[in-house]
Amino acid sequence: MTWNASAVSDAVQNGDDQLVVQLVKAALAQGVPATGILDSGLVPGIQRLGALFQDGEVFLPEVLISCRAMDRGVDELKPFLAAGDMHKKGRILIGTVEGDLHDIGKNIVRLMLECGGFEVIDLGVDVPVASFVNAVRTNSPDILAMSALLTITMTNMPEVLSALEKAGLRDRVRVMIGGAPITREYADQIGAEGFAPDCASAVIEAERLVKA
Ligand code: B1M
Repeated sequence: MTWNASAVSDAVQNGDDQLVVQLVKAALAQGVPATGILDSGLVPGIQRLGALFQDGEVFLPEVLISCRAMDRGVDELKPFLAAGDMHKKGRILIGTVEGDLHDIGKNIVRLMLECGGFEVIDLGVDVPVASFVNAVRTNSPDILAMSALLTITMTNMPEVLSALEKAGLRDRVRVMIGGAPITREYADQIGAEGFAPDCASAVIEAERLVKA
């Protein structure tokens, strides 16, 4: 089986995890560098799927199946990748705000960010303001990503921003927010640099923020 980056991308896009593993193993056996398989095969596949999801041409289950295929491929590459190769885009701290236990969307966003090449530290759900601030201080992320699903908990987002300001950490991190009740207007209103309406846009928005 000759190395063919598009075949790997297609297999990821189609969520065919067995084919992904087979193609990745064959490419490694042919001496294709692990970073090449990642950058020209796996990543474009999940990016294409993300674009289809944004256009409404595929739905969340397809995204999850493709993420699993991508993960299986990455698992094969891990022994051949240097620590820096995997998460070279940046570090993201993610959590659902205090009082809010919804994590299905947040977990999908985390998965997509990881598939997109980011290192993600997940603080879980019901994360108090002080915990976000401490985690920013300790982990020095490029982006702090907050999710909220309730109108009564989204108001904790500006609280986190003020606490970061008070702690002298606000200019060290870019803040991205999302979740069903969140809009770009709300992000602008509270002074968050980033907003994404869904998991695929979250990857594009995070890429924009780390480059900005
Ligand atoms: Co809750 N709940 N819930 N709930 N729940 C909603 C959100 C609600 C809209 C239902 C309704 O009334 N129609 C409503 C909120 C109303 C409001 O505030 N306006 C609601 C309520 C009221 C409640 C309780 C208060 C109910 C009660 O106890 N009386 C309670 C609150 C508990 C708490 O959090 N303190 C509650 C509890 C629960 C369950 C525990 C039962 C469960 C959560 C399980 C879990 O998450 N582990 C649950 C669920 C499942 C829902 C619904 C049905 C589904 C949410 C979901 O997972 N959607 C929801 C109704 C609905 O949405 N139809 C509802 C699928 C998920 C993939 O989408 O989370 O939007 P979503 O994520 C998307 C985007 O928003 C975006 O990307 C994701 C993928 O594309 N995104 C980001 C999310 N985070 C992002 C972050 C980003 C960027 C993008 O950057 C940082």
